[in-house]
Amino acid sequence: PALPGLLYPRESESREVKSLDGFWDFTVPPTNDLQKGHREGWFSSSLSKVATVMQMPVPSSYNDITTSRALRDHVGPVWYEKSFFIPASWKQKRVFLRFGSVNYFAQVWLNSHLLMNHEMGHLPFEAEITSTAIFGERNWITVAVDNTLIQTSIPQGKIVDTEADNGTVRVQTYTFDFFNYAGIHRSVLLHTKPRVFVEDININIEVINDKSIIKYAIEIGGLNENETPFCQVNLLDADDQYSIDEPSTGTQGILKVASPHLWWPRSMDSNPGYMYTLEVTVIVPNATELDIYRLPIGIRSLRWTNKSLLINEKPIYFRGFGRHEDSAIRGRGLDLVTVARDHELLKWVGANAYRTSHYPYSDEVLDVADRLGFLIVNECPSVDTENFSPTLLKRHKQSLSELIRRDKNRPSVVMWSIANEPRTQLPEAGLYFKQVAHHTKTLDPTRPITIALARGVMEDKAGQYLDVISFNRYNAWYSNTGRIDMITNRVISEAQAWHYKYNKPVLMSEYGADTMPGLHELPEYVWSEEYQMETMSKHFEAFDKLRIQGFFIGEFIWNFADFRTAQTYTRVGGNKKGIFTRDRQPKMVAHHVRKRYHALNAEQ
Ligand code: GCB
Repeated sequence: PALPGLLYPRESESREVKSLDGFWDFTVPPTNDLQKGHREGWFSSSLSKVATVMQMPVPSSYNDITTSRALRDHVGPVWYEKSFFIPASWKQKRVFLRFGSVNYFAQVWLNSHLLMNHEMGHLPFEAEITSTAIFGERNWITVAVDNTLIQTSIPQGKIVDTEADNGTVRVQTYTFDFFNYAGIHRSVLLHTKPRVFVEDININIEVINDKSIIKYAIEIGGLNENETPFCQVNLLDADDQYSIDEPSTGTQGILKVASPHLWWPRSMDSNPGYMYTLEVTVIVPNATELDIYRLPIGIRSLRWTNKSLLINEKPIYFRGFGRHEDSAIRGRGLDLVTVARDHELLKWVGANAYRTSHYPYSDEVLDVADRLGFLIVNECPSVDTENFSPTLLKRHKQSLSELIRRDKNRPSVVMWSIANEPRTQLPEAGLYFKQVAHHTKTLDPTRPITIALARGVMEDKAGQYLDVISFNRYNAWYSNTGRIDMITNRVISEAQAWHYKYNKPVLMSEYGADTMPGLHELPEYVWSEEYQMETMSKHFEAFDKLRIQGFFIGEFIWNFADFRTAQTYTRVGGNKKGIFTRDRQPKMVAHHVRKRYHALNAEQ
């Protein structure tokens, strides 16, 4: 069964939103007594009375803000607290508290009462606080955030005890390379809804010739028994003009739009990413209030075959990147400046797509993707999946339930990636991914599913359950380092082998080379800018030969920008496979990629 709705909080005539972003009180329990806060009940009084607090910005990762190595590498709970007022004027309303994301495990208390727990980073959660809130007075929220990853968390990790100079130290290990940033990563919002409210909206869009049919289903929350709501659904275009003659009524219905302005990806239309607004109004007879919720939607069709993926009946070719939500000092914290800059660079370089490697990105990022017409391969947080267990499977499915609930109505999302580089050669992997795939399909039959596969074609046991085969491969980097001359043929034969094995469309979801900006060497040598250039060129040759074979649907460079990793001698200040630096300036290869991506755009 699908989860209850979790619509993004949007202001309207009937809804108010108040941000709790800003500085929060913050403290870390002593390393030798990590449970101190829980044992002593730090949520029952002001944090500053029981511990030494500092001011921590929200949203942000806490790791890179201070100069403390201990905080950067901390494993276990940290505590946040914020006091705020709930206006007396909100007494007639229902009030909700929403976290955009907290990594990894969050416990939230309101006025010392446990309000909710949430496990899993990168996904929103909320709770109604109407009965616990104190209206017209000061309230306070306490949050304990634990970044510990274990074998049954998504993603997985291990805690190991190590001998240090001053005794035993607990260390977090994980097999993926991106730094396990932690904290309150996205905005914390208080928002109101009337007693009877729009709880969820599901849309399903068909485009037939010059007409579009929008099927909608509205879920309504807060109804008393025997109450029949009146529901009205309207459609506005990008200029806020009504686009249908008469609104539809009923909680389920159909809107017919003649000659719609279709949602097209970048380069396939002069006005890509065209967004309409679905305006939903709910009225209950006798209720003093009505609720209005406006959902941005795009009108497009999506369909796939064993060779291609079609939007509005036109086959698409992905050219883009794997990315990260990562920036200096902020870590994985939502930073609108970085979000804006990234999309400017994506436009500049001519990309039409990216994968939200290796976890769901913020609502704010996806809003931009919708509006600018980027194609999104939307990934759940499962990376390097191994040690398959029933508990892991349950959480993995949960991550997809929460992801699909959040993003199901977005036109930019054209594929679900249900894992990155799982150990699909293992015998248990087949049944495990069969179940994850089935779960995803049940929740959303309208989008294809994929996995960024990294094991060999012959040993893979998961591809049969997917609609699109994506593969990550580091020719001339992790294998045959220095052998630029081995790239092209190997990429071609691997893509063909995947297609022959599974008879499905194939794309390359990762390839690249770490590059130290400013390091030049001729002939090209690993880590130099020339080496990255040659690596890309040889891949481009392969892609051009593959494209004419009809089943190859896209190329994704690893990575858009340099990003932070755990410490290892293979990384210099982090992973440097970006075509942009971590502060978002181009490396030499960016100009080269730009030529190709713009030439591909011109073909359409
Ligand atoms: C991979 C992973 C990605 C890494 C990349 C690398 O296969 O999917 O998360 O960052 O390789 O550069 O090692």
